[in-house]
Amino acid sequence: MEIGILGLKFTGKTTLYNAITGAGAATGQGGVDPNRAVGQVPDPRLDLLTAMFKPKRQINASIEWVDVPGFEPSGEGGVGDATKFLEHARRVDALAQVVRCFDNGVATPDPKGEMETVALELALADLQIVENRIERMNKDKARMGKIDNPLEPPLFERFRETLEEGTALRTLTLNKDEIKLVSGFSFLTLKPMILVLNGDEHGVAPETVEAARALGAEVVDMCAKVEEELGELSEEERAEFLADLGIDEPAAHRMVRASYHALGLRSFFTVGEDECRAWTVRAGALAPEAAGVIHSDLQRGFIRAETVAYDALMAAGSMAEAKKANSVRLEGKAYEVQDGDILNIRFSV
Ligand SMILES: Nc1nc2c(ncn2[C@@H]2O[C@H](COP(=O)(O)OP(=O)(O)O)[C@@H](O)[C@H]2O)c(=O)[nH]1
Ligand SMILES: [Mg+2]
Repeated sequence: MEIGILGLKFTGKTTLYNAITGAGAATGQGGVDPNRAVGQVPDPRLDLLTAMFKPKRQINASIEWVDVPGFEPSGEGGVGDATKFLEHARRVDALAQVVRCFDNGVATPDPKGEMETVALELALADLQIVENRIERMNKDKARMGKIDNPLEPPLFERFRETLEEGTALRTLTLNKDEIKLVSGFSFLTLKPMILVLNGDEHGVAPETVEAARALGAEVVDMCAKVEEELGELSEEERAEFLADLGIDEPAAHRMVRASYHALGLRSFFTVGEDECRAWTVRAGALAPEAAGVIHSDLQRGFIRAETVAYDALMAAGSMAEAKKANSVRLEGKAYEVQDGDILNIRFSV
């Protein structure tokens, strides 16, 4: 699973990328190539499971991040490079747009304008694909007297109208056939997106947060620069720093989880003396699919999943107590795994 970080130039994308992945990429640069790295998904629940089971190691879930080169708005006065740079975001599964809310001493921040501009650029990049496709269909029709899929022309006309208004395709309701039809086009505005409001040390103005929420997106506000510095501290120093700020965890952690969630991803855990580990499944996955994430043998030979909810285990205080309280259930093949479930797969191959 990949998430693309995108936005205008010098909004703090690479700074955020560093905070999330620890990659240490150069900031304050233009650049034309994306940065890529894997980042852990922080999860306080897993930390507490580790404290309970004291395993040899803890393994967090992870996601891949792509730091897409920033662009200038195209159109009048702009350099028109947006569409080209946005190509780097086509193959990712979700988008995180960084919006500059801090004063960089060069230009006054204009978060609302920036959100509109980027929304428009994304729509324009998709519109180009839609128009190319419509042109192609018209040519095919003229040449062969028919089109392959009669669903396609009306759908693409609908897409064109939507995008011409600068509206994201994800606002449309699509049926199963339509979703299947468009899946190969990698439309940017169909991808789940979260907005990252990047402020200074004093945070982001509440009205800016409200304006972003009004766009219907998941919003995280933070100061990427502080987050990057936090990432460079030892665990103890970080805990002290956060205590001084009066917060439990770095904003970048919240941002990673919001992205993970927006992608439709959920975590389940396995626990034991060797390791406590978070695994990733898509929302709605059934127990055998979750077993398969651990190992294909566990899916093939799946018998039952010994399951306890995270909260129930914590309330009981130990696995033995949770069993006594009948909080540990045996679930079968039709069980839909819940976020935070602790699973022990019984299998036979
Ligand atoms: N004050 C402040 N400066 C930041 C913040 N995030 C990034 N910057 C600075 O803004 C400049 C551009 O950051 P960079 O991450 O390279 O932006 P990018 O072009 O979007 O990748 C750098 O000088 C950063 O130190 C922030 O949250 N607050
Ligand atoms: Mg950058």
